[in-house]
Amino acid sequence: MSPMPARSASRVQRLCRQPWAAPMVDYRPEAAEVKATPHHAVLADIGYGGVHRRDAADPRRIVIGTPPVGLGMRELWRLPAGPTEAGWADDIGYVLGGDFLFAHVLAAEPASGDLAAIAQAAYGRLLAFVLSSPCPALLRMWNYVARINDHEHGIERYQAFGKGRAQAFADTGISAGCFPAATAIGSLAPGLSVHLLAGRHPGSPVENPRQLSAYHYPLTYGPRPPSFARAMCYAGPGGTRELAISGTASIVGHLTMHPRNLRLQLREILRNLRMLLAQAQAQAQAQAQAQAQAQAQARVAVRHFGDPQLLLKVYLRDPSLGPVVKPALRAWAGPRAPILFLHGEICRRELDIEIEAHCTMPCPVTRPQRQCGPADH
Ligand code: 3EB
Repeated sequence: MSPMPARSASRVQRLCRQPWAAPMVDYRPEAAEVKATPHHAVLADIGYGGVHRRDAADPRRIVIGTPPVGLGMRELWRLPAGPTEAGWADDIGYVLGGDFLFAHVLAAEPASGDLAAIAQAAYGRLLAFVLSSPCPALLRMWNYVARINDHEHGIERYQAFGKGRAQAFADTGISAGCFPAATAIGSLAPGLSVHLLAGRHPGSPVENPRQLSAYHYPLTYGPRPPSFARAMCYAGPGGTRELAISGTASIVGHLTMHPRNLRLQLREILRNLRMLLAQAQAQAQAQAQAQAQAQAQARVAVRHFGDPQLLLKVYLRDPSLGPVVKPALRAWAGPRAPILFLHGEICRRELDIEIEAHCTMPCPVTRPQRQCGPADH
């Protein structure tokens, strides 16, 4: 048996026993100084505030205009120490390090602008940049849309955004099997903010059997169905398995459940999150089993599986209702899971809450034998 782990080591560090093994994604106090250390490089440092902001001097640092409700935190993406390249390609900020790319764009919306065209152009620039980079596989995207529930030119702005996004994916030759996990949330801040994580190697998308895949939604939700996967599983640095779960709402099949009932929506969301975590665990077990059989070491490979570390980001339409959901979420996620509450509008008007999650699992990933890019279509 192995000795008792040091109390200060995180569960992931204990179980991985790698020289560098920390969750790739973590939340930090808002005021904390974030720097590279001898052991870590910083890929992204994402804050939350009243407006969208880019730091011309440091493309690692962005602020998203969904203000924190209660205690603010920043999201930090770290890699093992090593060279990173950060810069700007026209209006796209980017950081490249190890097997990963962080990239972001903030598109202005002129008063006379058409959001579908603006989203299509911004996505077109961003996707072209990603596909020409050493990390062309989209893993996770975040979209923040001003006044997301307003109607304009006879269409809801979320639908206009989705139309432009779908057009850009089609123009770039990226089809549904290669869509990233995503969040699309409304913001009081002007402009369309998009940021993303892409990888040198593709991840494995995970869908939710309780929900219709968003890219198969019927036309009642917009002229083009939303272009995202429910979750994406990928190999993190240091041998972890990272599961990025998309914004998850009270939707079953394609139907909105419990309109305007915050507590019941939360219950439905937790069922959806539980299902996605179970699906990802089942995929992981199946992969480990197949690998172990290939190596005739069944018990060794499956024992790698340990407890996950979970991060939750909760978007609330009405920030004053934070106290209604906090205790239930804390009880569900456990005392140590970081939970960040933000003020954001959910893309369906009758929904009051949406939750995205990131889960770091201390078990290795077998790389899927698939490619994502225009060459494959
Ligand atoms: C849903 O499941 C809720 O359009 O990128 C969640 C996550 C939602 C991402 C997106 C939309 C998006 O349809 C809304």
